[in-house]
Amino acid sequence: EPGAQDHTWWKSAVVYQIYPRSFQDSNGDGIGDLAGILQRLDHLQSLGVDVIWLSPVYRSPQADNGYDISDYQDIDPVFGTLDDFDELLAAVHARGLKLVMDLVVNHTSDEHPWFVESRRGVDSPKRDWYWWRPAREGHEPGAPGAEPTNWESFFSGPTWELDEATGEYYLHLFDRKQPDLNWENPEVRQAVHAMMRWWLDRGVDGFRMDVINLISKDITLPDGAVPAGRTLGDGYPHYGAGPRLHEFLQEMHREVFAGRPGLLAVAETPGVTTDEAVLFTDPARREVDMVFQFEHVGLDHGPVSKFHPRTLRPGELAANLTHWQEALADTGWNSLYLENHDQARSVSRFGDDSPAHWRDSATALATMLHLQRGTPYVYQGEELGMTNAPFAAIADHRDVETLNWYDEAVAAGSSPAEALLGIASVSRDNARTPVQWDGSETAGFTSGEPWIAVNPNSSWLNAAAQEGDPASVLEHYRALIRMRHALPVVADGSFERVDAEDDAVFAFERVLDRERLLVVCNLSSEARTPLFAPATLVRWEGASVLLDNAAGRDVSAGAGAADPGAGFDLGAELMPWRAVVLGVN
Ligand code: ISL
Ligand code: CA
Repeated sequence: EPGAQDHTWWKSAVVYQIYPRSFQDSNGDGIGDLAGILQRLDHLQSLGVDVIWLSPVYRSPQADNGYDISDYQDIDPVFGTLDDFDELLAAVHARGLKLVMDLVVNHTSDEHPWFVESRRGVDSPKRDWYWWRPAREGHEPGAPGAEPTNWESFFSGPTWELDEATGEYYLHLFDRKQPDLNWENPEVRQAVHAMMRWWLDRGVDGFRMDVINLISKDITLPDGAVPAGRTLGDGYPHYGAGPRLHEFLQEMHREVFAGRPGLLAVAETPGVTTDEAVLFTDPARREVDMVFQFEHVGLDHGPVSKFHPRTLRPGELAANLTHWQEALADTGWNSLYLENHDQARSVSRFGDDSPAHWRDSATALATMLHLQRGTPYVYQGEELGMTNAPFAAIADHRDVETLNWYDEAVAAGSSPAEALLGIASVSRDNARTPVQWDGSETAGFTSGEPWIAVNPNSSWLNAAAQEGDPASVLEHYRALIRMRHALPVVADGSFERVDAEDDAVFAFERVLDRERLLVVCNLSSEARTPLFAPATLVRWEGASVLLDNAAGRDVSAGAGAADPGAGFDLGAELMPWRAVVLGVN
């Protein structure tokens, strides 16, 4: 059983992700910026979070909203200046918070001077900083199927772009404006390490490493198998968790993190398995502190693609999260998240955003997530229960992944209406609408025209309306964050699923020495009556209610009053999306 002696600061910390473009605009150009973040630090401090993860603010052509970087050591003018950054960092630190930067080094922008130089010709000293390859044997450059491999890009189409001048192709796993760096070249690795040290010297507190498990490719670049229903191949087996990945991460740890205590290193790792996650996060291996896994946010992807989603069966989400809790119980550490800038809003996706269930499903999801073993991440607006965007036209959309997929679907014969249907519930733009601060026309986000439409439900769903309301989503998040800070069992306790003989009920215990918690959540829009084993009922008899998302409300279907401090009947019916936390110490 894990003990308090294993405690590391980030185990009792909560991270808040800022997607700066959509957080707060300070100058009326409709785009969020650094000065806007500075204006909203009170919100973060009163929410109680410990760390801010800032999505990219570096200089960038913004083909992928900053995940295409043309200068790692400057701020994009749309977000401000390095002086604005220093001012923000100082203000964050003055409030006792930490700031973690996004590290996007699987690829650069095609406008980065490294790539501009590399593209100059086959003799460029930086030619080998990227993946340049001739056309496939026996094919004319540019002919259909002449790409060096058959891999499909994450953002539709082939992963190779022809450079007419030299007749060679370059690799881009993402957009064609995001060429992949060649990590085999030690000069590339040294340049990345130096850049990271430069930011740490400036005072930042760590990095969230974008798609870092894709940096080591099989240098023979084999074709991938073509999945059913697709025309291009899946290259993932040849670039996901590649042969030198762990070597590269250990080298980065030595060159950048060693000797600088108190930092956070979190790896974004699409496709990662639990076995690999243990390797990444085993402290003895000195790689990273925690990873973002993707299984639970892939559960609703259909067999053809994420744009053909399927409905989850009751209990699927809980079963997958339990699997991750169990696999990393002894060694390693989980990042706990339901949302980020790439995912649909969790209340719309895993909860129920209809008027009857919106609030309770938002608070139930938060409860089951935040009280697991791991470090919780709150994505901006999640703490308000923000929902998916109601976009009805392709012109409302901004995201490169969404737009590319739409064009491809329509070119392949889908009607625009059909293609829009695929986009509606899964587009990354769902999470990118402006944060809803108040009920005004632009939700307090900007005095100008927002770069992407504000969700019209901001008239009632906003921070100002929830502030101080004990039944609000916002106050529920505050309570959960306080619990992690106050109770060592939340940070350091073990996790054990408790059988309720009902797939829709997610119940688990956390235990640390004599301190223990029982979390019971009905993750469905129907009333449910869990059936706990007699031993469980005895074990929790007389435990006090530490948190209840229906506190103070009449939930008389039988669940009984659950005033904090009073008991709770574990045999009673749970109303839809009820979430209760019992404690013993
Ligand atoms: O969003 C996705 C699926 O719809 C993922 O495939 C996503 O592209 C993947 O998780 C990697 O994400 C990260 O790298 C991308 C960037 O577009 C994302 O915003 C970023 O989080 C390329 O840098
Ligand atoms: Ca602005």
